[in-house]
Order: sequence, then C-alpha cells, then structure tokens
Amino acid sequence: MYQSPYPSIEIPDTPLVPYVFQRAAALADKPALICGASGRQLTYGQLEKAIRQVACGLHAHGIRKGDVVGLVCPNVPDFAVVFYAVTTLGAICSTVNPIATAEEIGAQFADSEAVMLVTIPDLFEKCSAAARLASTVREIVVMGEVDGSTPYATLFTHGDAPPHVDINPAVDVCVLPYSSGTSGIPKGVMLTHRNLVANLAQCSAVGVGVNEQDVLLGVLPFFHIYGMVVIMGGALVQGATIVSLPRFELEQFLSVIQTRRITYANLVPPIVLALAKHPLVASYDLSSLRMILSGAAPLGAELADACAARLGCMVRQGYGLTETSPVTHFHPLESDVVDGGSVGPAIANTECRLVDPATSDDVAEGERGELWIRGPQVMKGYFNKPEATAACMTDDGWFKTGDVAVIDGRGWYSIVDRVKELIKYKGLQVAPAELEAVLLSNPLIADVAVIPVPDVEAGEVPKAFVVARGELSADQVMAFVAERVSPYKKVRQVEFVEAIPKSPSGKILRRLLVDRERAKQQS
Ligand code: 4UW
Repeated sequence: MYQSPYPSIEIPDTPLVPYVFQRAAALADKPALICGASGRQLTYGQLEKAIRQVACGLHAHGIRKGDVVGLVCPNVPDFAVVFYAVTTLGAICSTVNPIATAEEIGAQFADSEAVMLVTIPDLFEKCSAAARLASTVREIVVMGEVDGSTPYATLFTHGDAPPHVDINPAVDVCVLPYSSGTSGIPKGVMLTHRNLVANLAQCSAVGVGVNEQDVLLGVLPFFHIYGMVVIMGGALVQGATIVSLPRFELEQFLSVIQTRRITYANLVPPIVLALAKHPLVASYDLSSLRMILSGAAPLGAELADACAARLGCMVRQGYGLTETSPVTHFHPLESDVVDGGSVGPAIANTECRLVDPATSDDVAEGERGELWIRGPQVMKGYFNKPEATAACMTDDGWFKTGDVAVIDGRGWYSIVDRVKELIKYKGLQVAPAELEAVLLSNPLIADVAVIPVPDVEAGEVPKAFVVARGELSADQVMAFVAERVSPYKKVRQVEFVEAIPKSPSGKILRRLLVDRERAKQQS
C-alpha cells in the first residue's frame, strides 16, 4: 500500500454550495462566468443570487431533498446556476451530454428516476422525447420560452431565500453523473457533498495552481466530471473567472484565448495535440497562457513537451475517474522534473495499491498492477446497482479503477494500460457493452464484440468485430450504429470474423482481441 506523500488535510464538513461560494461575497463585482460565445456574464454576486433565486423557484415547483433533476445543457453560465441551485436544496443534479440522443437521455433519466429536466430551447424537443421514455419526469424547464415547457425565467419569481435543508455531507448524494465503470452500460455514480468538497480541498492542498487572478477556459463539457469539478468548482472556489464555450471549435477556441487573455486551460490530449501541431495556432497570440492541465486520457511525454515548448507554458497532467470525484493523481507544478507522461503522486488523503487483478494480491515494487484507490473522494456507489458497486469496491473502502499503473522511485505513477472495457474517444467515455447491444439489435448480426483501437487524433476509436448472418458491409454496420448513438460513440472500424472469442462461461475475451490488434499495429 502506498500513502500520498502530501500531509493529510481536514476535509471541511460542509455541503457543496457554501464551500464553493465561500468567497463570493468578497468578490461580488468580479466576473465569475463569461460566455465566450455570447458575452453573457455573471459576477460572483449575480451568480450567488441567481443560485438562491433558482433554488427558491425549484422548491416552488416541488423539488425536494433527494429528488433527481436532470441537466441537459451545453457550457453556458446558467449551467452553473442550475447545478448549484439543485444541490442547494439537497436535490441531486444528474448531468448528461447535450449531444446524446433522445434514447440515451431517456435511458439515463429513467434509470436515475429524474423528476425534472432543465434544458435550452434547441434541445427541448429531444428532451420531450426523452421524457416520454422516463416516466418519472413531470416537468421540463427551458432557458427561454417554448410551448409546453416551464420558462426558466419563472423560477426567478419566488424570492431569494431558499428554505433551510438539513444536508449530511457524508451521506447525502449531491450529483449523479453516469459512467460505465469497469464493464457494462453507464451507471449513476453517487457522489456525496463530502466527495466533491473533499476533492476540491485535496486539489487546493496539493497546489493544482488555480488562483484568484486566473482566467480559466471552460471548453470541456461541464456535464462530465472533469468540467463539473476540476474546472467549474475548482475555479469558483478560488475566486477565478471562467470563460465558457458551448463547444470546441479550433478558431473560436484560439481567438477566445487571445481576446480574453486566458491564463489557465483545462484540456484533453486531442486539444493539446492541436495546440502542439496545428498551423492555425501560429496566427494567434496565446502568450497569456501560463498553464495547461490535461486529463481524461493519456498524455504522452513527447506531446506534452512539444506543446509546452511551442506555447512557452507549463503542461501538466492529472488523473482520476468519475467514481473518484474525479482527481486522485496530479503532476506537481513546482517540480523541476517535468515528466509529461506521468500523472504524478497521489494527492492528499489518497492511498493507492497496485494489484494483480487475477489474485487481488499486491504486485512487487516496480511492477505493473491494477490501481486501487482509497480516499474521501471515492464514490458512495452506483445508484440502484449493488452488484456493480460490490464488483469494484471492497468492504475496507478500496475502489478498483480498472486502470493499470506503475509507480517509480519518486512515488510518481504512470498509467500504462487498462483492464476494463472502456473506450475513451477524445476523453469521453464510450461503453463497448452499449455499442454491442445496439449492434445485436440488427437481425443481420449474429454476434459482436467492440474494443478500443488507437487513433492519433481521438486517442481511441471503437472497432467492432462482427459475425454476420447474411450480406452485410462494414459501411452498413457503421451506418446502423451511427443512426442510433451520439456522434462521438460511432463505430469507426469493422472487421468481419467467423466467431467471437469467448470464455467457457460465455464472456467475451476482449483482451485477446485487444492484444491481437496491438500485435497487428506493431507488425
Ligand atoms: N491518463 C490516462 C490520464 C487519465 C486517464 C483519465 O470519464 P472518466 O470517468 O473520468 C475522467 C476524469 C478526468 C480527470 C481526472 C482528474 C484530473 O485531474 C483531470 O484533469 C486534469 C481530469 O475522464 O474516465 C476515467 C478513465 O479515464 C482514463 C482512465 O482510464 C480512467 O479510468 N484517464 N485520466 N491522465 N488515462
């Protein structure tokens, strides 16, 4: 077992909102969130007041402690208003990718038993279709005015003193993002107020480096744990300013860095790649950037160095998972040893084990093992899925990440492989089991297995091995999936095979396919 090298900290015993907004009153006139596309801006004072007003409005519309409210919204300043208003009431915010299909959104909110959805006008129709699949949803609130929905503005008409709600930070669930974990389809990850407060406090304690003077770029989606906690929460708790962008588009992204004088950018490896290599980058003044933080997928040392050299700024890497709120490892800022391929040591209050997944025994020092984590940021469990929870959490509090890591002499970790099923497309989760279920709904497909294959731009893309029952082309297989899933989940390679390798118990031997694919790439 390895302890964090950092001194332990006391985790504040408080719900999320008072923790995040502890400095809001002192910074009342300072911009907290600015929309990089529209220019709409909320100061800390306006943001804090809007959160209180919307909490009152949600309460007037029947939202109570423990209710799940679904948020289907791109990165706009009001995302933060709704998110923190819901949690103010002790209700639970479940976020989803706004580009998800109606079926995907419906499936998440049926599973989470959401009672209300909050969205934007452009997504209203999709959310209505989703709500027909999720029978618990009784109201859709739209940030604008659309027939058949509750206008967001009406939530602001019920005063600004929300009722006091008793929240037990260690027990009460605060957010419910979805993750497929080590296998299967996406599951609701129950993160408590304490989980999120702990992770923000742990990050501050190890000097993740955001300070009040920083202007952060909020281009990664706030619905995902990285945007939700590391960017949105991490910036607001420090009193920094976030410039949000509803989507990534290279020219707009570069222009916003230049005009808004962005100092700190939280990114994923495909965007770091663009910054390191794309010719357009040379046309912009990006000299305000002092720090780029990458996470959600592996960042190679060479790419980190190339980006740092071209832009003249620090490039550091963090690691973690939705199930760990998310941060567990962070590459120190102050270290002169820059090792872009490493995720650094475990952050404060975080214990690690490296384990042989077959035996659950710790591996010998210096060997690769599955990374297990214990700490205050580890989730309470999956919502309504005790078996899935038991499969990845031990009775004594260890969470099995499904990632394979090594630790070096300094106590720094590198993530070197994955034993779980997950595919990471540009840092976003794609669950092989979900794509396999879609493919098996095609009568011309007898059997299938989906695995990740490496891709220079996206990191990984899904590849399907298909046993066909009749005439079927690879293009038809890809089109069949593309019509039924979010664009980022598309199957991008297909290979027809005679049979899918399976264990005697019928489990797909994915590892065999992954290893075969790797051998092919190397030959
Ligand atoms: N290197 C290799 C990495 C890395 C990685 C994540 O969608 P989820 O559940 O969660 C995330 C979390 C992103 C994140 C965590 C901590 C942090 O500091 C930060 O900002 C810098 C971002 O994406 O996917 C979790 C899975 O993503 C892979 C890994 O397989 C993990 O189990 N992953 N970060 N640096 N792989």
